[in-house]
Amino acid sequence: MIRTTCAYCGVGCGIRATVTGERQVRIEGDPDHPANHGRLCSKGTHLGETVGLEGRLLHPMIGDRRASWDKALDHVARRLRDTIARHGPGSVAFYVSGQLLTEDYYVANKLMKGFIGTANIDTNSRLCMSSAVAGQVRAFGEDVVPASYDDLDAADLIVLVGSNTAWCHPVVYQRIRARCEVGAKLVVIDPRRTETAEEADLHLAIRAGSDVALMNGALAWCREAGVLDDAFLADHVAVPDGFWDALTDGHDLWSVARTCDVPAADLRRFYELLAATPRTVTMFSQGINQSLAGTDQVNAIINLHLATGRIGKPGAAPFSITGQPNAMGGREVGGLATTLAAHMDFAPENRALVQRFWASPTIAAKPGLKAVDLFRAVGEGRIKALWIMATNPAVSMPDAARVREAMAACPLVIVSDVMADTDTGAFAHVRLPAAAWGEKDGTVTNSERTVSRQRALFPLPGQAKPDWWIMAQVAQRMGWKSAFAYDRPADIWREHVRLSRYGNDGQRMFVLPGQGGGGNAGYDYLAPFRWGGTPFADGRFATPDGRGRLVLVAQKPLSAALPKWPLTLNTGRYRDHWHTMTRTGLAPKLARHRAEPLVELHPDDAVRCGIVDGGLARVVTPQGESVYRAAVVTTQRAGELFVPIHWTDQTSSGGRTGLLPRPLADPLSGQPGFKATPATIAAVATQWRGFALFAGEATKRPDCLWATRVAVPSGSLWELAGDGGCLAIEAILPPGERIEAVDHARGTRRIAVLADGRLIAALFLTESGELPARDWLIAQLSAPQAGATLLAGRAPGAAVDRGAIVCACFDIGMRTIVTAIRDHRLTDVAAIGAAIGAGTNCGSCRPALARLIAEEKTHAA
Ligand SMILES: Nc1nc2c(c(=O)[nH]1)N[C@H]1C(S)=C(S)[C@@H](COP(=O)(O)OP(=O)(O)OC[C@H]3O[C@@H](n4cnc5c(=O)[nH]c(N)nc54)[C@H](O)[C@@H]3O)O[C@H]1N2
Ligand SMILES: Nc1nc2c(c(=O)[nH]1)N[C@H]1C(S)=C(S)[C@@H](COP(=O)(O)OP(=O)(O)OC[C@H]3O[C@@H](n4cnc5c(=O)[nH]c(N)nc54)[C@H](O)[C@@H]3O)O[C@H]1N2
Ligand code: SF4
Ligand SMILES: [Mo]
Repeated sequence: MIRTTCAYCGVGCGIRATVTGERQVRIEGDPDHPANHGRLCSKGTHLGETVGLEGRLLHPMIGDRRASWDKALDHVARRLRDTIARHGPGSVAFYVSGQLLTEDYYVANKLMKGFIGTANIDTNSRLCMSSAVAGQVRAFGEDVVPASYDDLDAADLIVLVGSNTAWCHPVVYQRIRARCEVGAKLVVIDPRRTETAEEADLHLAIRAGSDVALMNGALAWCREAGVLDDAFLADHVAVPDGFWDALTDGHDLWSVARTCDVPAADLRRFYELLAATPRTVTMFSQGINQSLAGTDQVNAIINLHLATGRIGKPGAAPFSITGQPNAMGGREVGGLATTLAAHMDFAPENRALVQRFWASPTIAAKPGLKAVDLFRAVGEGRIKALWIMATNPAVSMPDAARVREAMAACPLVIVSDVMADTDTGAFAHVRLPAAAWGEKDGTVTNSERTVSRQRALFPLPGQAKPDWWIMAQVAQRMGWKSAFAYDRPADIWREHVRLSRYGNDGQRMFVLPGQGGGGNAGYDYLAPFRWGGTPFADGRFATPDGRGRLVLVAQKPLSAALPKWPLTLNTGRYRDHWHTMTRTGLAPKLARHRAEPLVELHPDDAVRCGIVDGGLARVVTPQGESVYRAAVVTTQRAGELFVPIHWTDQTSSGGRTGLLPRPLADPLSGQPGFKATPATIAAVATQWRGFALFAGEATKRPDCLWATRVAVPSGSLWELAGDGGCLAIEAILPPGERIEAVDHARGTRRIAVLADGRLIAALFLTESGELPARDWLIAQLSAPQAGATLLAGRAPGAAVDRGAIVCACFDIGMRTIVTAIRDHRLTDVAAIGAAIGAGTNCGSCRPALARLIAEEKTHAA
C-alpha cells in the first residue's frame, strides 16, 4: 500500500493505493489524512480507471517524428538559446499549471526568473484564483488563506459564494453537510440553483455580478446591528478615509435587493443570520474570482470578516477554496508572473535576496505577462518561443480561437503533456512526454495549506519523464549546469524549504518547517503538514504596519442587456468531469453522469428563442459560437445561460465553451471574467438523430452536425444528430458481418456489425421515432456472443433504461432511483441507500438523491 494524494481538486484528499497488477490499482480514501479522513468523491474513487496507457504520449516528438530525449532536449535548449540571443529574454515565455507538482513548479520558476531573466511565466492559476491572491495581498499584505477545514467543523454559519461545492469540492461539501446536521446553517449565493443550493437553508439566486452590492450591504447591516468588532478594528485594521460613508450610501436592504434581484425578505434573512452568527465561514471560488471585478468581490468578502473580527479564530474566516490539486504550491513557489518567488514581490531587496540564493546570473526586473496578455503577445509576435506544461489553453483560455491562431503563428511551441492528442498539442513543434499521476513523486499543497506527498505507484512508461527532470535537463543544456543539477525531487524540495526561510526574519508568513532537513528518507516519509498555523490569530497581518486593510470597493454598474446580445453566458463544471477530460474522459463510470455538453436555460428564454428541451442550440457571442444540447430548466435565472467547460475537439463537435468568453480580465488580478459574457442563442434544426457504439475506438470520426463521444466499458459511444440525409454516416462503421433493420414508416434504421459472433459496432438512427436506451447494447460489447435480438436494442422482455447515471460508484441511473422511491415509498437519502445502495460509497450523488426525493414529493402532492 502506498499513501499518495488525489490527482484532481484542491481539497487534496489522501489516498491509499494498492497496486494490483500492471497498470492496475485499488484506490481507497486515507483515513489518516487530515483533508478527507478516508472519504473520496466519485472522481477520486474512480482514479483507477484512468491509469491505463491509452492515449498516452510516450516518446518525445519533434514535428511528427519520434526523437530521442537527447535530441529533443538539445533541440529545445538550442532553440530557446537562439531565440533569446536574437530577440532578448522577453521573447520567451512559459505557460504552466496548478497541476504541476511543487518541485516541477519551483524549477520552472527558477529557470525563467533567475536564469532566462524575465518573469514571463504565468499559469492557468491566473484563470483560477488570481483574484483571490490579489484580494488577499491587498487585505493581508501577503497571499495567505486564513482558514482550514477544521474551521468548517467549528462554524455555525457557512456561506458559499459562487461555489458549486457539492460538485467541485465534494469531500469538503460532505464535511459542510456533517456540520449542518448538527445545527450549522448553510447559505448559498449563486445565480443558479445548483445541487449545492438545493440543500441550503437559504439560497440567494442573485443576479450575476452583483456580489459586491450583496457583501457591502451585509457589512452595512452588521454595522447597523452593532456587531462590528470595534476593538479589533481599532487595534488591528486600517480603515481608509471615507470607508464608512461610502458604505452607508445606497446599501439599504431595498436597494441591495433591487441590485441583486432577490426578494428583500430572503436578503433580510441572510443579513440577520450573518449578524447573529460570529462563527461564520465564507467560502468562495469561481463565481467570485472569475469576474472583471473579481478582486473587488474578494475584498468585499474579506472586509466583512475583518470588520466583524471573524478571522484568526476557530470557525470564523474568509476561505478561498482552490481548484487544482496544486494551485497553492504554485503560489508558494511564486510561479505567477506577478510574484517573484516564495511569496516575495519584485522589490529591489527581494530581487537581490533571491538572486543571491539562486546564485543566478540575472533576476527578473519586473512582473511578467499575465495569461491573457501573454497569449496576446504571442499573437502579436512579441513572444517567439512558448513552452506549455500541464494545461490545455487551446480549450481553456477565453477567446480560444484567437489563442489557437496565436499558437499557430508562433515560431516555437513546446508542449509537455501526458497525452498524445490534445487540442493544444496540435499546435506544438515539440511534444515532450511527461510522467502522469501515479508515476511521479513530489508534493502538493491543498486549499487549507496542507502539504502532502504524491508518490509514484508505477514505473515510468515508455520514455515518459517527470516535468522537473525535463526542465532541469533543458536548463543544463542551456549552460546552467550546477544550478539545475537535481537528482531527485527531494533535492528540489530542500532548496524550496531553504528559500522560504532565507533572509526571512518574519517578514513573510510563508515558511516551511524544518522538514527540509530529514534527508531523502525524510522526504519519502513526509507526512501531511499545514504551514502557517492559524494565520492572524494574534491580530498581526503581513503588512508593513501589521494591520489588515479594509478596501473600499463599489459595485460596478450592471449593464443592461444589449439588443444583439440579450443573454448572459455563465460557464462552469460538471460533477464527474475534470476540465478538458484528458483523464476523466477515460473512465466509463464517470462518463455518463452528463454524457453531452448541455446549454441550460430558463423556460421563458426557451420559448422566446424557440428552443426545445433535448434539441440542439447554437450559443453565439462576439468571439465565436458553439452548439450544445438544450436543457430547459427552472434552475437557471431568466436571461442567463450555463454551459460546461469540459468538451474539446477530441470528444465533440460542439460544446466548445472556450471559444465564447471575451479576452477581458480583472484589471488588478488579470483573471478573465469567464462567468458573464454577452450572448445569444438560436435553435439548430436537425433531421435525424442517433447513436453509434464501437468496441474500442471508432475507426472513423463521425462527420455530422452533432457528434459527442464518451467512454463506455470496452468501447466508446457517440451521440449523433444531423441535417440532410443520414445515409452518409454509415461510413463510420467498420467492416464485418452486418445485420440491419429499416422501418421506413418511422424513419428508423438500425445496424449491428459483428465479428466472430461478437458485437463490434452498432448504429441506431431515427428521423422521428424513439431510440432505445444505450445500456443494454453497451453491455453486449463485452458479451461473448451477441444475441439475436440485438436490433431491438434491449434485452428480450425487459426494457431497462436506467436514465442518466446518478450514482457513479454503483452505476445506478435516475430512472432506477425514481422507480425505487415510488415503489418502496422512500423518503430520505439513507432509505435509498438501504434499498438500492445508491449514495452509500463516495456520497457525491447524495445531493442529487435528495433532489429526486423532493421532486417525487412535489409530484405526489
Ligand atoms: N467535478 C469537478 N470538480 C472540479 C473541477 C472540475 O473540472 N470538475 N475543477 C476544479 C477547479 S480547477 C476549480 S477552479 C474549481 C471550481 O469550482 P467552482 O467555483 O465551485 O465551480 P464553477 O462551476 O466554475 O463555478 C461555481 C459557481 O459560480 C456561479 N456563479 C457564476 N456567476 C456568479 C456570480 O456572479 N456570483 C456568484 N455568487 N456566483 C456565480 C456559477 O453559477 C457556478 O455554480 O473546481 C475544482 N473541482
Ligand atoms: N469558460 C471557462 N473557461 C475556464 C474556466 C471556466 O470556469 N470557464 N475555468 C478555468 C480554470 S479555473 C482552470 S483551472 C482551467 C483548467 O484548464 P486546463 O488547465 O487547460 O485543463 P486540464 O484539462 O486540466 O489541462 C491539463 C493538461 O495537462 C495534462 N497533464 C496532466 N498531468 C500532467 C503532468 O503531470 N504533467 C504534464 N506536463 N501534463 C499533465 C493533461 O493531459 C491536460 O492536457 O480552465 C479555465 N478555463
Ligand atoms: S474531493 Fe474528490 S476530486 Fe477532490 S481531492 Fe477529494 S477525492 Fe479528489
Ligand atoms: Mo481552476
